[in-house]
Amino acid sequence: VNDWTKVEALDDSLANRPVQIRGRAQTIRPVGKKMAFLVVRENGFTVQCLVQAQPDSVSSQMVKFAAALSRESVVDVEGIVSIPAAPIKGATQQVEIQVKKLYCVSRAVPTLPINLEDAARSEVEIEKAIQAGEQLVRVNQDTRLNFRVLDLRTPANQGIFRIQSQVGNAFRQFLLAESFVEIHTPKLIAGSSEGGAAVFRLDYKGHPACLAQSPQLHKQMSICGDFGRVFEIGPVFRAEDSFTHRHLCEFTGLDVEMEIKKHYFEVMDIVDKLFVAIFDSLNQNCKKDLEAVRNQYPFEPLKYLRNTLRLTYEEGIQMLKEVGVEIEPFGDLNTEAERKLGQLVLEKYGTEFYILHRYPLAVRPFYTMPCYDNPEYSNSFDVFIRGEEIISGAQRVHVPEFLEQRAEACDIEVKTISAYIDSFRYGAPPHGGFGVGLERVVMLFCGLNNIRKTSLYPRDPLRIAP
Ligand code: ATP
Ligand code: AMO
Repeated sequence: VNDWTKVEALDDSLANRPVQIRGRAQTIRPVGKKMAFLVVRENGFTVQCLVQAQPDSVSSQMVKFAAALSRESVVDVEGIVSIPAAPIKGATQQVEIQVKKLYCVSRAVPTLPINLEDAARSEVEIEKAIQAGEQLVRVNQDTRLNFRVLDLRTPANQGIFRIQSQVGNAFRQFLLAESFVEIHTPKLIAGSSEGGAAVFRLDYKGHPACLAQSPQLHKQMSICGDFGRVFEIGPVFRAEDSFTHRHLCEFTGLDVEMEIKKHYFEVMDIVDKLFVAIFDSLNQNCKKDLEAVRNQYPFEPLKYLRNTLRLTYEEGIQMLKEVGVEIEPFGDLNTEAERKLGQLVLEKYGTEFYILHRYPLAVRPFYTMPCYDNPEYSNSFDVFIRGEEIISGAQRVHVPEFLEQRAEACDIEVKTISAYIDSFRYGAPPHGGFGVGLERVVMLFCGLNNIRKTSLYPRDPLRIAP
């Protein structure tokens, strides 16, 4: 046999035909000395393989070899596809392979640090198993992350990162079709791009430098460089000093910046269409992955409207006030208030995805444009999924003198961003943009409770490995 067949493709149309597959030995079950059942997994699909001693082809030594394989070893199987007499339990494919040859390509250690069957169970299944007196280990988050390579093999995790890939893909496809140019900005920069203390400082050949807290400065400078509309998918570094379920020290930023003609609403129009397109594409193209996530971590599909709801910050705090939650008119919403507002919006408007705009200027970064009609407010917005922030965005100050003044007022070291401020001295079109946290989008779309679940190898204040 020269061709390789995918496990996924094994069905009764291949009955009595020779095939060759490669996959992992998911389970190994010897039956006496003459027979062993192997379940081989490839890309989430599984097939039962029967190794049975036969005088002319399969030796009892080969049966012994099969029985001694360790779980998760990589194996090559050659054999004949057959239709079993009874339905097969414990494999996705409803045909069996009568094994003729079996090779172990890469052997896994006999005792794995995580039992993958346990790691793939939902809370409900775990409770049931415990009540039934089954021996089972609840695999905690830290153990999963310590042995992430194994943990990633569970169906839910396979789903999560395929969904993440689709979000990035849909983001890129949509923006390219809307005439945006993909850019790559430096991650080693001279100073903080967002202000605040959450910045990793380092030595750059004798000069103080930082890991970029965002592509903010350079994406705006690219607008001054006449690219009109730009986007970037890249790493963002934040030296967060506390633990939450939604903050990482490194995450993937999906950033957009664009010229605007008249109004920051033009930026929100892009957010609106872009995210409806992303959600639609997940629902259409990731059905199997969403199902795999839902089987382990049950969640309701995200409720979103064709035209995304927009509320002003004032309308938002008024809604909160009506239920007894008082917010400072020019203060920020804390996590709890954001959640509460998410609930109220869902009850009133039937959506779990909405834009809150016209924030008080005082709670926004220095580069944010104040509202023309009332400078205590700003041309800015945040976007929420299920009551949690996934996006911040705004129109930017493009007048250099005013930008300098705003930076000083916000305690930014102006000399570290002088090239950025100077770039507005050579003629700068009005512009705005936004930044999205990829891990948050996936976490909240799937109703997951921790951002570490949607980061491939998460970095938080206590973790820089694996
Ligand atoms: P961003 O930093 O991008 O604005 P965010 O979700 O961290 O995103 P913030 O406006 O910084 O939003 O914070 C909103 C609320 O989240 C804060 O009022 C605070 O309650 C909480 N919060 C933010 N950062 C942290 C942190 N590092 N640790 C604990 N709580 C935090
Ligand atoms: P902001 O700081 O709000 O805005 O970040 C944008 C988005 O990034 C995500 N995010 C995070 N995700 C994981 N861990 C973190 N520690 C973390 N911090 C932020 C959130 C957030 O909405 N330059 C602006 C964007 C802009 O105006 O264009 C910025 O960085 O989803």
